[in-house]
Amino acid sequence: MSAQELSRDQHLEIYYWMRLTRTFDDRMLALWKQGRGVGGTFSQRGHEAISVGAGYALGPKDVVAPMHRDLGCYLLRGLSPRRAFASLLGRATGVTAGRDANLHGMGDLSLGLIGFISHLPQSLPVTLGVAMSFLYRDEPRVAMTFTGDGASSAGLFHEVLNMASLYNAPMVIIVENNQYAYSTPLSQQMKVPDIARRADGYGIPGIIVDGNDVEAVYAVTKEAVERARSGGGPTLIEAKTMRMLGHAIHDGAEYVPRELLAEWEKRDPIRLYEERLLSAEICDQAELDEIGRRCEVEIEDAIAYAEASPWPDPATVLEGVYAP
Ligand SMILES: Cc1ncc(C[n+]2csc(CCOP(=O)(O)OP(=O)(O)O)c2C)c(N)n1
Ligand SMILES: [Mg+2]
Repeated sequence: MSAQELSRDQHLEIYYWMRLTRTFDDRMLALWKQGRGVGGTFSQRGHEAISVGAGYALGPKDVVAPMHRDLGCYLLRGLSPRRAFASLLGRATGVTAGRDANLHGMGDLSLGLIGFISHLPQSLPVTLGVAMSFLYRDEPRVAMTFTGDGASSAGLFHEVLNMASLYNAPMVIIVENNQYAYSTPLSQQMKVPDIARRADGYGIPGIIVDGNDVEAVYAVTKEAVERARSGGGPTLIEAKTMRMLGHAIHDGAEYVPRELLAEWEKRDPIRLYEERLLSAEICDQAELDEIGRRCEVEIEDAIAYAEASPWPDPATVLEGVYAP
């Protein structure tokens, strides 16, 4: 199914998930600056079209391991803003019951979500293992994961690509090329401008997509998911975008040229999609505004819920660990 075949309801749903992600992120940053945050918070700004567009291409029985800039994917898989905020604010009602006030701990296998392990790129071998299990059990399911441009230079990335290719694993790997790994620009960590070319070394498709165009991300991911499901093996998708804020809340990103940010700001993924929805007359501005208001209400409710939730009881500290 190409993006052109999306129904009006699907378009509006995709828009809703992107707006919800942006609203969540903006409010989380504000809370953190007010001293109400607990752990770290990684910026999502600029990544919404990737996390939502790719996540939307999965089927309900597929499994995904999102990374730290894929809040949109967690939300659209069914992790409620209430639980997500409770997690980030370290409350007992969060996904890890207050063990990890961070996107690191937001896995829920009942939603097909594998908790995020680390950025460099530890979710890849785990996702490959999931894909191999689908293969062995002959289940028509797909495992997908996300990783960063920096992570694509780590050895594990290449080992996983090799094995996934060799065994035809039903796997989709999305590289979110946001031009920076912490403070290191792409040009200082690799000589190839296109990470997708790394797929050539493993004999699998390597596809470049505009990571700020949600319909394009959806379309290429959907194709890769269907290829994997029908026995065609893994695909590497490089989604090019820009990290619009610092690596995490502590980082003011003074090392990023302001002109570069200004250029990318003109291509904000949410604004681009709004323009597209309006020009294609899929909906009108009033409907977009209404979705924006819905997101605000939902996020305020989630924050109130999280802040009213109890802190974890210290007596439970030994629960949920392998070796107390
Ligand atoms: C195994 C491991 N090594 C190092 C780190 C520290 N670290 C966290 S994010 C990061 C850079 C990641 O850059 P990239 O892969 O481009 O992802 P981005 O944050 O830009 O989305 C580093 C070095 C880590 N979390 N885990
Ligand atoms: Mg990066």
